[in-house]
Amino acid sequence: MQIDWDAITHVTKVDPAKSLPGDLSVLEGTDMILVGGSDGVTEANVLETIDALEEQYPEMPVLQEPNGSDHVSRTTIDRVDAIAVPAVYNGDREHFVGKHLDLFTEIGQKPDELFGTNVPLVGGLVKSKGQEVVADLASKLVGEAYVVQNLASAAADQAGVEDQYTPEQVAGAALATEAFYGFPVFYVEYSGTYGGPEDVEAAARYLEETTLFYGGGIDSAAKAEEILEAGADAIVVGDCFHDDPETFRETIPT
Ligand code: 1GP
Repeated sequence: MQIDWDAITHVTKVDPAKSLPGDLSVLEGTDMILVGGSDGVTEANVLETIDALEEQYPEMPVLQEPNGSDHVSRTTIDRVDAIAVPAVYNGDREHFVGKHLDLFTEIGQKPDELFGTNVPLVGGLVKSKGQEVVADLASKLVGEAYVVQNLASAAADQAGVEDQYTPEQVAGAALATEAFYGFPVFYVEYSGTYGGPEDVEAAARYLEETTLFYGGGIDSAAKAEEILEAGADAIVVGDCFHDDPETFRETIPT
């Protein structure tokens, strides 16, 4: 499925290490699911989560957002619409360049394992097929430019984030994304805490082609509205979905 980023206003971040609400009808009206978390994520719990969601919402775009290449397999790639790969501007080098090279290197070197064929890559035909499959797979990876602003979050810890960006730096990272790096998504990430509209306003000034996501601490219609009015294209809601599904419903714009 080609992702229509313009159609996305509300994203639910589903942590595969946490249990799903008993009644998944709360997801009615969300536009996209991102499956990923910081701790305890495995290929198996990612696939279980995708199974449960797909059963009830077969048409919903579902993206895997891995925090390491060990959660990505041929099976997960086949089952999702895209693999969303974070690139953290204010993280360490591993999280802006290193992990991506590892992932693409793995894909480029192991097409037989990743694609479930044991045919050795010898001979022109098989080799060229292997390359086609690698190109197909690579095209399923989409980059997400992140600025991680809650220094106390697991996301900041894992990505080696030591400093919060000022709104001016957030604007600079947004401009770099739009004009230089070309990732389809710019993500202001306050994971676990509400950051307010300031960074969103700063980033929105420079984003036209790029879709602007804000995530962190949204647990009411008022916060959802404040962020969307500040210029975010979409809000991402995570904790509230798992912890308080009825309140989560209120975060979905009507
Ligand atoms: C986390 O941005 C998402 O990656 C959502 O944040 O869990 O605080 O809603 P919350």
